[in-house]
Amino acid sequence: MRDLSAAKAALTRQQIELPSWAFGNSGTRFKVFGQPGIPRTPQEKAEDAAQVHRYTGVAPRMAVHIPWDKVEDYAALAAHADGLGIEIGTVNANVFQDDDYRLGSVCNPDPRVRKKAVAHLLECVDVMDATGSRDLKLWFADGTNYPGQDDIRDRQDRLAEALAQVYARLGPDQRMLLEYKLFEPSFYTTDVPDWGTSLLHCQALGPKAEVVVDTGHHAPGTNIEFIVAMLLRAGRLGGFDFNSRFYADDDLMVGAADPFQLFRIMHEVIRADALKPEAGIAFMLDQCHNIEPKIPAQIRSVMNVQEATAKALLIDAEALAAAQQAGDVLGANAVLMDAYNTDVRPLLAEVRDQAGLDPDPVAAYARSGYGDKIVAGRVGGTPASWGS
Ligand code: RM4
Ligand code: MN
Repeated sequence: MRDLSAAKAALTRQQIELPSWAFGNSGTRFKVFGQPGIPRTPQEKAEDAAQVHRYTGVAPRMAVHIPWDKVEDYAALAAHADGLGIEIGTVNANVFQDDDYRLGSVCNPDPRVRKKAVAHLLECVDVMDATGSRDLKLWFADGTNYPGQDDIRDRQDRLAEALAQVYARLGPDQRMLLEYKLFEPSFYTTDVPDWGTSLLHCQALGPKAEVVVDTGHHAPGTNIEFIVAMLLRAGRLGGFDFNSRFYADDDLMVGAADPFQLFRIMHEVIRADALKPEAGIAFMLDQCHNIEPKIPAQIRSVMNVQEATAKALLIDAEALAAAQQAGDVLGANAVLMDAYNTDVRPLLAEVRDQAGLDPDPVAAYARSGYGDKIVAGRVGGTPASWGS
């Protein structure tokens, strides 16, 4: 028997973290389309993020990206967020947008550049101290474009050395999350291209280093839920950067391209009892809304994660285990598909209603007038944009 009240309780406690950069303008290398009402400051990004939390009730944190979200006083930014009912979450480092990083950051052959990159990463830990953030998320654009360009093994040694310096600086409750990505911007080698490379570095560093799975960072056809199962089994899954993709790192709304994959991923999370916040998995969005309005897109993304989670929670675990034990191939598959094919929207509406929220967050936000208010109010200044 599927336990509906347990599913509801789990959905109420679920937490999804929002990326500050999703609220700024973004685009491709061809064009960034500006939208009206875009935040000009990290404080205004937090105000937008707080709207998403207000209507979904499950998005109490906004990740920041440094230096995009550079402020004089990070404690004041955290206090501002607190006043809005949210917290500053993961601190994302940025060692990919400076001319010095043409040949890489922490893997660069030039020790001066490596030192500069490490100094930035350490600065990000200072930010975490000020904001009370738990996680430092590291993604490196490092790699090479041509065979022979640099020594693959030396670059790994440089990476390990830099990571060790940053790891040593972490406080007892702080973690380092190492994100991998198959390719781009490097096209021949990438220094952290896959979960194996990330895991090896994390294992060498210690228990506070964990792997981040960005769902857009794999080759087409990769079985991501298998990776998730392996990392959970090893106790090294630090979190997700959720988004969806049709081709490469498209950064589209999670659950838009492949809701079934998202369901399968959430099934592995639930199978490992890792949905609850105390399990320490950071469920983050990492998306760019290039052509759609930002705040409703974030609300929709949160709802997509909730729907996949709800379906995974509805899997009849006992029936599934029984079918698996009996070697009932079709029966086991049917148990999974029954859950996937359930319309969970009424269940989620009920969960929201019980939490005192509007059952339809998208409509509630649209009715609130906030969208018009920011369009009218945010005049002048420089709208936040990917890369600035
Ligand atoms: C990278 C990676 C990082 C994100 C940047 C903006 O591809 O996914 O997580 O911080 O993009
Ligand atoms: Mn990412």
